[in-house]
Amino acid sequence: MDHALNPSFLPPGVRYFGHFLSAEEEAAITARLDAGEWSNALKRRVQHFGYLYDYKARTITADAYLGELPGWLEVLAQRLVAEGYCEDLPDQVIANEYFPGQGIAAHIDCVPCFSDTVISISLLSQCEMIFRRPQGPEMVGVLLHPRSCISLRGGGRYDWTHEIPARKSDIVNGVKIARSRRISLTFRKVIQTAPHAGPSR
Ligand SMILES: O=C(O)CCC(=O)C(=O)O
Repeated sequence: MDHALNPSFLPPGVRYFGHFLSAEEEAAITARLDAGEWSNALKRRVQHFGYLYDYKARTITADAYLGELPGWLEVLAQRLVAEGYCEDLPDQVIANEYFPGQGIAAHIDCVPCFSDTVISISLLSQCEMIFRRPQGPEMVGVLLHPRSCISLRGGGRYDWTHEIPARKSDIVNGVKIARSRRISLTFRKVIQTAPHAGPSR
C-alpha cells in the first residue's frame, strides 16, 4: 500500500498538526540555536539538550545528563503537555539541521530510553517524512510544513520506522518543491538510562 504524501492516511498513533509555531517563534528559536554550538559529529549538524544521545551505542548513558532544558525549550515542552500533544513532560531535545540533500536514516527511537510519545517540530523548510513497516510493504509519506508538529506514539512510534530521505527536493502533488535549510526539534522523555555504552536493543 502506498500512501505517499497523502495526509489523510497516517500510521496508527501518528498525529500531524500543521500550525504549531508562529513565524515569530520560529525566528526566535532559530536565532537561539544559531547562537548556540552546533555539533558536526554527524553528517547533519545537531544540538542536544537535557541528555546527550549516544548515536553509536543507540542509547542514553547515566552520565549523559547535561542539565535541565534551557528556559526557552522548557516553555515549549510545557506547552506540549498543556495542549495535550503528550502526557509526560519532555526532558530531552535534539535539534537537527538539514541542508538540501541531507536527511536522517530510517529508525525507531530507542524503546527503553524514551517514553511512548516522540514529537518533532519543523522549522524553516518543508520536507517529506517517510514511515515504513519493517515487516511489510506499507509506506506512508507525510509532508512536514515549516512550523508544524508531528507526534508519534503507539504503532507509529514502535512498529513503523520513520526517516527523512536525503534529497534536495520533494514531489508534492506532482510538483517538485525545493528544500531549503530545515531545523527540527525532537522532544522526548527519558525513562531509562543505560549503565554504560552498549547496544540497548
Ligand atoms: O527531523 C525530524 O523531523 C525527525 C528527527 C528524528 O527522527 C530524530 O531526531 O530522531
